[in-house]
Order: sequence, then structure tokens, then C-alpha cells
Amino acid sequence: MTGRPVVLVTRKLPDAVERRLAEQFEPILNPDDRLYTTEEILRACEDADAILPCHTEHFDAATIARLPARIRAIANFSVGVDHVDLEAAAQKGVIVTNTPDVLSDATAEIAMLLMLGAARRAGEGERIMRRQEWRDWSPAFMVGRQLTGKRLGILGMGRVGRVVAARARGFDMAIHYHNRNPLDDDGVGDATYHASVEDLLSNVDVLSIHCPASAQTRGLLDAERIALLHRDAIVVNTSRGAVVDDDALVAALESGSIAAAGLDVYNGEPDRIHPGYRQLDNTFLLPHIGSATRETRDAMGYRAIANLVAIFDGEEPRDRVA
Ligand code: 8YV
Repeated sequence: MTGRPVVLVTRKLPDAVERRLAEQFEPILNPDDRLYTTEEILRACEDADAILPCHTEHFDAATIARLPARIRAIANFSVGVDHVDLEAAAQKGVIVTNTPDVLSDATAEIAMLLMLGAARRAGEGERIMRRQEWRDWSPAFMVGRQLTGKRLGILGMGRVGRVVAARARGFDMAIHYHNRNPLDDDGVGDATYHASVEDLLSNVDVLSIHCPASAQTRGLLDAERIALLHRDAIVVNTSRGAVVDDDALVAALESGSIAAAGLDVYNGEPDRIHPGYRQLDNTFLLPHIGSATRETRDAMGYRAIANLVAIFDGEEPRDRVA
């Protein structure tokens, strides 16, 4: 290749990240942060050697098949890669990377915020304050559920799950988890392993979802499994909306068969999420901001750049997923 590799950056990245990228690559930037259509991405790709996208851009098999032959890599600015058909990329010889580790702390913070917000009815309280509807105080006013000492079920004890477990231990929560296999390293500590999702759900007060969206986990939290949670249970999701069957979760929240949900991710993000979530008082809702801290967004960008540098130096990138 003559000259520096051209990298198509689909969204506006932090300034420091864009500066660092320009030190070694020829970036095609998106200063207005406009959400490109697939056709626009494919057109822009004609002049690029790699793409640095976010989870907002979808690379299904058909799109990957149409990528110009000169595209060597999709270096994602995300840990989740469910927006990329990894098999199709591998078949076409396009390397795919993600940005693990660097967003675990930020995402775990949001998981704790969702737990607290849902348990202590923070959304309701906020709405009352903003609408000037606070008229009285009484012992029965805005009584929620206490998090301290409760059993936290972590569905997917990966990088984020472990940090959530560590933070939750600060609330004296007993940690339970389900993975395909039990883990035997320090990060898991005294957590109780459950061999099945069903067993986990039957034994927790708060469920926090941390498994990636995949063919295996799509709709995993369905009506049957939700029925295993008790009436005071809280569901928290900072992973992907696809893991949840929205109709089933909304029905459980509506009927009071579970207490509340704290959600940061949804099916149909951003503007086609299940309307039931907005209509319910026992939901605490955030707009997919798990990794949205300055530190983390910079670190995600640097990690994506490091992956690109390795690829164009002919080395194995640290975070290769396909
Ligand atoms: C990111 C995320 O901000 O990294 C992920 O998988 O879900 C988010 O926290 C987003 O995906 C950026 O592309």
C-alpha cells in the first residue's frame, strides 16, 4: 500500500481520538455526526482501507458482501459486535475487532445506577420534582426496595459482570451468576454459580444482564423465565435489548409479577422501543449511555486505533473477534 491507510470513521469521535487517528491514518471523518445509511457507507468505503464504526452502523451479510475488496478491517468503537455478521466478515477476509475492558467500569456504574434507580423509584421521584407535583411527605410516600444485602444475579459473568459484582459487594449484595461454565478465578470470589439461567432466576432479587446478544441469547429473558423471578425482583439491562422479550417484560411489570426494571438498552433503539416501558412508572430508563464517560470514550477510541495499527503493521490485533 502506498501512503497511509484510509479509515472511514462513521460517527463523530472524541477530538483527542480523531487527532491520534490522523497521526497514522488518513481518516474520513463525520464532523456533523450524521447517521449514515448503508448505501452512504458503502459509497464512502470505495476510498477506504478500513472502517471504524459504532454499533449504530449495521454490517449484515449482504452489506459485507458488497464491501470493496480494499477494505481490510472493521475496527469497532464498541465491545458489542452484534451489529456485524462475523461469519460473513471472516468469509470475506475482513478482520473485525472490538474494544473490551476499557468500558467495563463505566458500564458497571450505569448498572448500579439502574439498580438503585429502579429499586428506589428514582424515575418517579424525578418526575414528581420536575412537574412540581410534590405535595406531602408521609411514611408511605415513595417507599421502594432496599438494595443492601439483597441477592444479585449476574447473567454473564464476563468483564462487565465482574466489575458489577465488585461494586455490588459494596452494597453487601450476595453475588450469584450464570455462565456456560463456572469460573475459578479471583474476579468471581465467593459468587454462587448456577448451572442454568432458570436456577439463577429462581434465586435472586436483582437480575443484571451482561451477556452479549447472539443467536443463543436472543429473547433469553422470555415470559417463562421471567415467571421464575419473585414479585419484588428487579431486572437491569446494560447489555443489549435483544436479550429481552419486551412484550414479556412489559407484561410482568404491568401485572406486578416483578417489581421494577432499570434499562439502558432496548430492542428498536433509539426511536422504536417498546412503548410500554415509557408508560410504566416502575421502569427507570436511560438512553444507552453505559460507556458514555469522557475517559471511557477516549479509551475506546485509542483501543480501536491500536487494533488498526496492528492490522496495518501486519500483526495480530489485540481484540480480534473475526
Ligand atoms: C457503546 C456499547 O457506546 O460498546 C458497546 O457495545 O454498547 C456502548 O456502550 C456503543 O456500542 C458505541 O458503538
